[in-house]
Amino acid sequence: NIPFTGRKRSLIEDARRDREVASASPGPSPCGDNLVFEEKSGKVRLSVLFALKNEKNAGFFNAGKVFETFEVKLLHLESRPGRQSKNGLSDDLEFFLKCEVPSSDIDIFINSLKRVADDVRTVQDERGKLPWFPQKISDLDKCNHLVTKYNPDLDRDHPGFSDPEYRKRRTVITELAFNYKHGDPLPYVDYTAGELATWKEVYRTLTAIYPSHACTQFLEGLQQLERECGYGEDKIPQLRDVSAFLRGRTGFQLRPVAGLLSARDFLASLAFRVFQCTQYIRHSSAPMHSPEPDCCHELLGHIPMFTNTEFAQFSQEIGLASLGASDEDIEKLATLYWFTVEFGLCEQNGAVKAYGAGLLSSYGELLVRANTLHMLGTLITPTHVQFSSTIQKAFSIRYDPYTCSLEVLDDV
Ligand code: HBI
Ligand code: NLE
Ligand code: FE
Repeated sequence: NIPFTGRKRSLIEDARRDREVASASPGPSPCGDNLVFEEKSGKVRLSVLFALKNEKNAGFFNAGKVFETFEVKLLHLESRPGRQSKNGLSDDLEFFLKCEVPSSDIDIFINSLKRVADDVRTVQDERGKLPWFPQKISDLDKCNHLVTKYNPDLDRDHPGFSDPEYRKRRTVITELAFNYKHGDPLPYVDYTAGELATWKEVYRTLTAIYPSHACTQFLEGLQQLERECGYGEDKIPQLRDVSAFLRGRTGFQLRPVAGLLSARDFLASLAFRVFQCTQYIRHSSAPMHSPEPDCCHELLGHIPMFTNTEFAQFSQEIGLASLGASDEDIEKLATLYWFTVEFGLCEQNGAVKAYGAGLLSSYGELLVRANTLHMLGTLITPTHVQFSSTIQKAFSIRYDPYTCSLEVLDDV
């Protein structure tokens, strides 16, 4: 019977020998387009999970020798009670660590580790290959890819297309959004008499049909905003005031945006409980419908729902699910968002009511859709949706509300 320590020591000798043999023969060449990080540094980032059974945790230091032998750089290390110890059968530990391994040594390093440790599992860090995504709230400054559709400079069907005055004014307001950086005070817009008249007409017409067409959560939200945030037909609420109000309700805050964003950028901000709001107003010739989001759509359609805790949670979850997702999954989430947050209808006390902002900010849409319900399949309430579990990712995300940043964990 060879004592444990002796056996392990000889295994470490094996590892050392393995390495010498490996470096004498040409190592496995890293395949071409594999890892950006690997190509640059000749190293691979690896997450490793292993257990040490049937022995004192001194075995950990034997595993450490393997790391030493292969000149592995440790980036992160933590331990937790092993499976046995959860049942009170032992005080074993499991170890989770992240490290950098020379790419040519990777297979042999893992094999050596398997000789001194149990249940070794490894995952290569492929984050270099993922689409970039914001990790902290200020990273949203980099998420401003506009969709060049439905705006009055490019879309002939936009009611403002042939009104140069309108287009100029819209540009002045979108400049405020382009120049905005996280942490700046939200831009204040001094609305003109004409703009205020449009707002008044929209506000009057819509609030007249809300009681019969909007869901109760929306109505409650709007009442709060009228009581406590200066909502009314005589002035267009400023994003600054609305943002401060929402933060105190559901932790959502606003940031100005210059128009329709790419779905990826738009959804990403929701992960941080940030809602992107346009500040210009629709053309005066078409107060009942705008082809693009405008301040009526944001302030009347969206904001009242964001005072609701459940709705805020649902919105953030869509946002978190979108981070680092594939293009196909972004498409799915955008569709989900579209048929719920934008055009969702629900049933309340036997009647069909709207909670979608695209309906609630457009007199025509709200009357037609809520009355006829010909968009079958739009009767989805957020609580019925189970989506994030079907999205496959190589990592998990935890949101830290104190720092408004993400912790990204590899799934081993
Ligand atoms: N951008 N500013 C803005 N507002 C939206 O409502 C919006 C967007 N970009 C994409 C988008 N909505 C849709 O694709 C959603 O379904 C995600
Ligand atoms: N059609 C909506 C409205 O008139 O308010 C805007 C939709 C924005 C997606
Ligand atoms: Fe919208």
